Amino acid sequence: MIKACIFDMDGVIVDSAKYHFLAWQRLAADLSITFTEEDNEKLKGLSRVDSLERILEKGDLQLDNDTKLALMDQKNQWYLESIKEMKPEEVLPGVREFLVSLQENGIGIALGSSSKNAQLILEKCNLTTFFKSVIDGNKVTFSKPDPEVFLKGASELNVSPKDTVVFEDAIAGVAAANSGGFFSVGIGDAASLTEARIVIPGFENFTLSALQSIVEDQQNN
Ligand code: B16
Ligand code: MG
Repeated sequence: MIKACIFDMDGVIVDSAKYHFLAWQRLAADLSITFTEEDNEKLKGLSRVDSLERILEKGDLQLDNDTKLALMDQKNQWYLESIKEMKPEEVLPGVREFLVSLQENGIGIALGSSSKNAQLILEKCNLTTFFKSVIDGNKVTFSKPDPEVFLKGASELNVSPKDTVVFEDAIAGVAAANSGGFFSVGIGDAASLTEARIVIPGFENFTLSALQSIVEDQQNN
């Protein structure tokens, strides 16, 4: 029986990847490193510091810690300029309707995001009231694929991972959900999210009763 659902944010609830892309690309250009949309794809779900490390690796650039901190701060300033303009219309199709049906059926709802800007995005998109628990990059010590972010969400909702579904669009996020003992639902492409228990393209036309029957079927097999 499903008692709670935990949602990743970027790529599941909203598409903030395009704003991360613009900010990282601007930073990479300043460092004379080429940064493409394909490179950006590989940063999905990674923390800010891990993302910067990947970009520096690509440019074969070694920098001291203070410089790295200043670069992350600069990137975040540019990113914030974009997300402070976000509107509720940017919530991905079907997400709001799905959250409403969870709420109506008494199912716990939490956010499990690597982003340190998750609260601001929820506010800008008028989603804050849905989430009983928000675990973001400010509240965890270990990044995905470590399950800490989802375990903390389950604990705040007072539910067990085995009764909780995690929705994730990143390979590292699916691995985090699986290692924490959650039922993982991949959002996006089944060919890349091979470890997810099931994969759906998104929440458009996806219902709670469809989710319940899929989970029951899988648990009986
Ligand atoms: P910030 P998620 C992740 O969000 C993004 O997918 C990832 O690209 C980003 O680097 C990370 O948040 C940190 O974001 O710089 O805002 O703290 O998918 O875990 O919701
Ligand atoms: Mg994501």
